[in-house]
Amino acid sequence: MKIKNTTALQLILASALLSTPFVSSAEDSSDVIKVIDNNWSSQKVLARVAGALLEKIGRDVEIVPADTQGQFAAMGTGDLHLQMEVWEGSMAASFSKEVDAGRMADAGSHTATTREDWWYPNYVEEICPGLPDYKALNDCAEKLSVPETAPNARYLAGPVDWHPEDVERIKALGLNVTIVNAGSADALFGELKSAAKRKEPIILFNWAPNWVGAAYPGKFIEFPRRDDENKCVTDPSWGVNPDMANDCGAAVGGYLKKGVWSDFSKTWPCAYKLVENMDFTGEMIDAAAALVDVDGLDHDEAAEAWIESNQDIVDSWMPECSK
Ligand code: TMO
Repeated sequence: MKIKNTTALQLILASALLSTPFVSSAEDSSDVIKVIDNNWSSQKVLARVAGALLEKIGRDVEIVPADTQGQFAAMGTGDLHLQMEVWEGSMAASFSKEVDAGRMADAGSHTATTREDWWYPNYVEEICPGLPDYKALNDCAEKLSVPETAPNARYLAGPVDWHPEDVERIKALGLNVTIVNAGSADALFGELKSAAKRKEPIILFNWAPNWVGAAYPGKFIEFPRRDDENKCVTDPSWGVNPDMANDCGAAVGGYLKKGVWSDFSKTWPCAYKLVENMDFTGEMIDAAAALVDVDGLDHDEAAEAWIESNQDIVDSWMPECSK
């Protein structure tokens, strides 16, 4: 057997490489990884945390804005590559469609579980004591109305792309409710802030994990529970309305996943390991959002600050192939 001679220089080079942390795996393509940027704080911070860590292992990264429904078709065609927050309540249908067709892959669940639904600050129960039962919305419609929606209750939803099922839910459950869309997360929670100051009734879209629950104690409205097989959405005969789908609330204890283009793991195998390893708990996501919405950092600063205060966790995500 021929044994290759190793020169002193080669040894020095080899040890220099070994001791330099996070030199990129040679297997990864040098193509830019496009990470999706949505329109709420935790997602923007997690996208930038992922981007910074991917750069740390030598990848080129672009942060690219996309809306929460159209993003999946763009990941399916490989125009976008990574979504750090796939929320079950608002995105399961569009995400599953791409995964089932083999155009996207599920890169694993975060430890955090999620809920996204209609919500109110606790003092609204003094105005409408039947809450959190959804039937109270009709009993209190007048009290929860504004001139623009009267005699219907006003529901302040997020931007239109977030929760398209609400329109059908209102019909399926026969709710005397009119949707008003906030243009942004800032506008949504700006209204909560001013309503709470004056103890005015407000029903709005909210989600967890988020920074809001700690600042404004409140509850989600309890709609009929969604079934595990999601028949509520796929089978009109399921549920309290035998003729219509969407006669239920959004998932409780829903998943929060990372989603990638189907060829991500082939194109960037080492980067894919890192994506698989990244795992946020609910508290970690609360903190990421609060850095922006409570502490006032911009999203880039917040990502940097988040990485700094979670250095041990971040180090534990670095895959062997990057070392
Ligand atoms: C997708 N969102 C967390 C805003 O509900």
